Amino acid sequence: MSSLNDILSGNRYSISRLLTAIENDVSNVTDLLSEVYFHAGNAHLVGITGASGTGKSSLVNQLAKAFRQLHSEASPLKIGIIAVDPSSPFTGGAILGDRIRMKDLVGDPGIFIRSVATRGVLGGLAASTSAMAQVLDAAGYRLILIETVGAGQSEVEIANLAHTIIVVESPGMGDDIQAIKSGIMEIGDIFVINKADLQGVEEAERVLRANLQFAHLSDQTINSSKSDLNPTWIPPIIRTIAINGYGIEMLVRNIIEHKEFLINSDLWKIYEARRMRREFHVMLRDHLYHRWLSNYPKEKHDQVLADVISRKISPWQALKLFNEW
Ligand SMILES: Nc1nc2c(ncn2[C@@H]2O[C@H](COP(=O)(O)OP(=O)(O)OP(=O)(O)O)[C@@H](O)[C@H]2O)c(=O)[nH]1
Ligand SMILES: [Mg+2]
Repeated sequence: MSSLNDILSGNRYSISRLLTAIENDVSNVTDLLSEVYFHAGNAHLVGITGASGTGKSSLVNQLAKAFRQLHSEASPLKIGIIAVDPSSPFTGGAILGDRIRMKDLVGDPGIFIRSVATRGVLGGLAASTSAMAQVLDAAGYRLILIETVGAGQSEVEIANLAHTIIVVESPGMGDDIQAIKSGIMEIGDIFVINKADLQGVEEAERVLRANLQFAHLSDQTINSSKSDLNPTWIPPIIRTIAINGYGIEMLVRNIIEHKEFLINSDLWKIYEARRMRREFHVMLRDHLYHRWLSNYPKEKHDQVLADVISRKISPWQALKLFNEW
C-alpha cells in the first residue's frame, strides 16, 4: 500500500492507488487518510457543475491549461482534476468523453486527472470525492477542479465541497430549470454561459439573470446561510466558448478574485469550518448507524420492519422500540 511519504512527495502511482482504494472502500484506508488529513487544507477547491453536455469538461480542460500557463516554471501550479461520473458504471461513456475532452492535459506532469464513478461507493459519493481531494491537496495540488453534473442532491453536496462553485449553462437550455430545482442556482459563485458561439446566447443570459435574481431573492427571504455571510460578492455571468478559449481569461480572473475575496473576508475559514462540520456529521451518522445495525439482532430488526410494513405498528413506534433496546 502507499505510504504517507509517497503521497506527500507526489508519487503519481501511489496517489492513484490510494484514490482507487478510496473509491472501492474508504474503510480500508482510514489510517493513511488520517495521516493525510494533517497535510491537507491548502488547496483551492473549485467545483464546476451544470446540466449534462453544457461543456464542463471542455471548460476544465481550458482552465487547467490557462492556470498552468499563468504560473511560472520556477513555481508551477500543480492542478488536480476530479470528474465525478454520473453515468451508469456499465457504460463508462462520460469517462471516455472526459478523456477525449481533456486530452490536451495528458502528459503534463503537473496535472492529475481522475474520474470517479458512482459504483459501490461507501459513505456516499460526496465523502469519497472529499477524501480524494484531500489526497491531492496533501500531494501538493494547490488547485483542484471538481466536475459534477448538477442534477440532484448528491451533486449539490459535491459542489458544496468546493470553495468556489462555477455553474455552467449553455444556449438552448434557457427553459431548463434543472439547476434551480436542484438548488445549484443558490450556491453558484460564478455563472458561465458556455457555447457563446451558438444562437440564443442572449436569451440564455436573460433567463439566467432572471433566475439568478429570483434565486437570490428567495435566498434572502428563506434566510439562507450563504447570503447572510456573503453580502458583497455578486456572482458574475461570464460568456465562454470552451472549444476556442474565448472568455477563459475572464473566468480565470474571476476564480482568482473569488478566492481572494474569500480569504480577505474571512469567509474561507468560515466555509471550511462549515464544510468540515457537515462532513463530520455525515460520517458520524453513517458510523453510528452501521454500529447500531451490526449490534442489533437481525431477526428482531426484520420483525419490527415487517410489522411496520404490514401496518401493525407505525414507523414512529418502531423507532421507539429500537430506541428502548
Ligand atoms: N459549439 C460549442 N460546442 C462546445 C463548446 N464547449 C463544448 N462544446 C461541445 O459540447 C459537447 C459537450 O462538451 P463536454 O465538455 O463534454 O460537456 P460536459 O458538460 O462535460 O458533458 P457531461 O460531462 O457529459 O455532462 C462536446 O462535443 C464539446 O465539443 C462551445 O463553447 N461551443
Ligand atoms: Mg464532462
